[in-house]
Amino acid sequence: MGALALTVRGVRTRAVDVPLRRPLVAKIATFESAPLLLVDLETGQGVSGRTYLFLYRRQAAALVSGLLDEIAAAMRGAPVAPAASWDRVRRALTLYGHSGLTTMALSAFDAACWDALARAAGEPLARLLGGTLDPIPAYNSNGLGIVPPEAAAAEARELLAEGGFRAAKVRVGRDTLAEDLAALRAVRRAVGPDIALPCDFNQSLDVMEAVRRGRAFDRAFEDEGLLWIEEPVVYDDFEGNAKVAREVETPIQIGENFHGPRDMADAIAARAADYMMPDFERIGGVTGWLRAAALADAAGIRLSSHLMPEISAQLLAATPTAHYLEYVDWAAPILARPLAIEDGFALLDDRPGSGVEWDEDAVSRYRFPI
Ligand code: SMN
Ligand code: MG
Repeated sequence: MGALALTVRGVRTRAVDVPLRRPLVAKIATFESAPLLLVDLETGQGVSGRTYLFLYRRQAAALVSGLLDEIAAAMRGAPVAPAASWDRVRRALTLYGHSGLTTMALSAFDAACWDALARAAGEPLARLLGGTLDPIPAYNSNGLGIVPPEAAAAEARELLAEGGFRAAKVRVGRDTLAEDLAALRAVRRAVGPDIALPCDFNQSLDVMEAVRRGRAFDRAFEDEGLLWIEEPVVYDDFEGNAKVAREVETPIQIGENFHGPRDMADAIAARAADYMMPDFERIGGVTGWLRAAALADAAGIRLSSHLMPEISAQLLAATPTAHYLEYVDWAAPILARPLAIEDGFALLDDRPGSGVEWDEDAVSRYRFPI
């Protein structure tokens, strides 16, 4: 049988708002639900491609959906060839600029194209990209917000028990260093020395304070260490991040706010962080991720993912310097086959596509009008 040559027919979007099992209080915002945009790419050959975006805010649904309509109009009839058409899609939105919501629309279109290709090939995306289906090390990120130390300690134990995780992310950025230290110490005491603990400031500090807190974390956790310190300062201050990375021993992690691979190239050139963690919906979809992964490989930088673990697991499977998958279960209620976690590892299976299949009853339950 010859391979199906797919062409773009149209893009359908729907929005759902899924309540979080554990609302997340982060320094950047409080999240009680996950507004998601569900994207279905239709091809002229009857194969569909699916992906979803985490919208952060419900209001983004109409904006990103409108941008996807523009992409669909520009690409109608074109081959489903995401690597070749990535720049053409970006150019279709160039009047709105190359970052922010436009990269989310570009990423969704790209990822839906790759999903369609994987389905047409009868392969999981990981394998289509040249990766294996080996288990992916994951950390549980389903909580551990800015809460009192005792609550953080109890929640850390729950998060680890949930899927046999050996790592969980702790949000930091309380009013004082002493409060952050108290929370981290309580968590460390509760989970013991062998659990990996990344922590995330969500851009809440200035450079001076980030160096001060980072060094204090170095001293306080000299023996077991923290896995990394994430986004200590505003995301696009690469020089500031570089200063923190130079002065603090604990590895600095940034990347969830890279809008396209060029941001990542600039961050590497600035030595802005020790580790990087692009988000597939901001880095430019599967194509953007692969380009970022090549940069990370050349620079010897460990690469982790941000949110949307179903698709991210497929991508990490083909990433030479893959480090950790960020696991959240936010989309699980609307997916027909949520990502499986066992002993702290995400399990890939050999079903075709990128791991996104709707549970239509659940979609109807959580749907809201765009
Ligand atoms: C985060 C921020 C905002 C929404 C979800 C998650 C956080 C993370 O920065 O890295 O998990
Ligand atoms: Mg983060």
